[in-house]
Amino acid sequence: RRARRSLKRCAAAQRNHAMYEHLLLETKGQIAILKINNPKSLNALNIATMTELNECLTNIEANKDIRVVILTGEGSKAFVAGADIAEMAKLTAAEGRTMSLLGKTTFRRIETMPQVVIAAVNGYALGGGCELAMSCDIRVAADSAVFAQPECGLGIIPGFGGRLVGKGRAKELIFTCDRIDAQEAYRIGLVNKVVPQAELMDACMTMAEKLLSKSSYAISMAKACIETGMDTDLSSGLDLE
Ligand code: DAK
Repeated sequence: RRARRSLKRCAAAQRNHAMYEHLLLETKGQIAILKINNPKSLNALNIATMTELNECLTNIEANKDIRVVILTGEGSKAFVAGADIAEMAKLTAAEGRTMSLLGKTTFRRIETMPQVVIAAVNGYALGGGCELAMSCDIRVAADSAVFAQPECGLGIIPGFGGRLVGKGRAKELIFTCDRIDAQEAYRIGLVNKVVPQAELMDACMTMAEKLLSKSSYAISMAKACIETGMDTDLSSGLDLE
């Protein structure tokens, strides 16, 4: 039994699977495929998951062998159905502050790390899940994906820094809590591309391979200029370029 266990461990190592409780990480050459792995709660983000996600992204950020990250959710139903409502309801004010800081740090890391992060939105992307997708550089959605910011229906506000579709559309989505499908998300610029669910990972791999054929240094500099340039005045943005 020990030999079989050891063989299993070797096989896992050979497939480059790193071990986390709430994440699955697999590397294929210079591409990392990172899955949020809480399928029983539709990949809801609890504090433990966000802690692992931040740790894992910190490691990837420092790893020059990884150039593209594909972020997705385990299972066929959800990308991330939001922050973990059950956990959030029990947080003290201090824990709430810790959770906010963790979310802010993690989501900002995705926006600022040199690697390109592609969100493969494979189902529900709700609340913090929609914001997680927004923090990625590029979003490819399965045709079955559903997006919403349901927070105002829960008596809270979105708080992970999502900003992508412009003030008017963002206010409509946040105030009404309406769910939109992948096609509508595409129409309003919330996702870059919609593909049949069965083709989602292949489409993301094709996109990742295309990025690998370009200069990683140039892409990381362009990403930094875009991210910083959006949040600064024109003159400073042009200086940076
Ligand atoms: N949290 C915890 N558990 C969740 C969850 C969530 N967000 N979403 C789903 N689950 C759990 C369900 O409770 C259920 O658990 P069991 O009953 O089996 O134990 C399991 O996942 C399967 O869900 P359902 O049985 O409900 O599945 P259905 O197909 O019927 O429905 C659904 C799927 C996605 C429509 C439904 O589960 C749903 O409406 N879920 C809640 C979605 C939601 O409201 N998400 C937004 C969460 S609020 C902030 C920072 C961050 C945030 C806010 C402020 N600051 C710094 C200010 C973030 C807020 C959010 O993300």
